[in-house]
Amino acid sequence: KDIPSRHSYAKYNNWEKIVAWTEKMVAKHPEMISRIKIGSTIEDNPLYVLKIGKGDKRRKFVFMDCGIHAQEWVSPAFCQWFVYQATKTYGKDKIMTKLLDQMNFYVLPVFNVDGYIWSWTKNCMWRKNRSKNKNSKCIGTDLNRNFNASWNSFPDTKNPCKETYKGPTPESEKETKAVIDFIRSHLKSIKVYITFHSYSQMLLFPYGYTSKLPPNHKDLAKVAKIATDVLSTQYETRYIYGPIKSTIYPISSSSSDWAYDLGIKYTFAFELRDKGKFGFLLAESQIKPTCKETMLAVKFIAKYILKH
Ligand code: ING
Ligand code: ZN
Repeated sequence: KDIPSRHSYAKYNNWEKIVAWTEKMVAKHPEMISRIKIGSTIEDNPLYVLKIGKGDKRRKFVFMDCGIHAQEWVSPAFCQWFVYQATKTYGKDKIMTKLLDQMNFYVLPVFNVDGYIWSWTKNCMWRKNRSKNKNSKCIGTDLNRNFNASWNSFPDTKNPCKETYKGPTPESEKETKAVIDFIRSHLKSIKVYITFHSYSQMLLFPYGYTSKLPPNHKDLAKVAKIATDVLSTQYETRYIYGPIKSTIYPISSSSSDWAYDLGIKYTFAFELRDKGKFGFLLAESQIKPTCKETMLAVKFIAKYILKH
């Protein structure tokens, strides 16, 4: 019963397996994939970004992150699936071939590594990172409340014992800081930011901290509409889409609003399956279907941006 199982795209993989998988992917596809260490966590785990594409710096890039919240296991599963499908379908699938020939992807498969490890070993419902808080016994900051985007506006994020604790200062967390520094230093080429959460089946875009609509709202809504339509063609999974605040709830200091205000005009956040029946504990049998349908939406978004 305790035979250690191998990495599988149809299963949830622990951090150890994901690290080994990143090595394997680079070794198998050195012409297409490289691994960049963008920083480390407070528990000194590495933060790895996989760069997928042919390496021309002038090209458009899509930046994607998964696993900013520890217990949303289907999210890292999607990032792994994306990398796998990119290498597997390059040269076979017309759209993927065009995407990889003409643009590049940065994929951060696990953003909140310490939290992810904790969710595997101690508490599968863990969400935050694992940093210690001053004057509190409660552990962790919600990394999706730690960005510098109207950081002060929501009072319920001030308590370190809350699941949505925003941290002592904006960008206080090493994980947040590493992602921010990386995106800032590649800002010229990054045209799209996509972050993957679960669950709710939504495709969200800015803003979360205000009801104000961003200047390119119509374009974002159009892309989201088509992306969710395309997603549903696979298994008829229904997604809703819209601005973060009016579609899910008001939230400040998210990576999405930060990325948008930094100048990345195509910023999206997926809330993957399901709608609450299993929630964070989505059965492994749903990983592949979730990844397949999401892939269609992501490919559409990338293709759209390539033309615009
Ligand atoms: N939901 C997200 C959260 O951080 C979200 C919703 C995503 C808001 C992206 C803003 C941007 O609360 C979950 N389930 O974590
Ligand atoms: Zn989340």
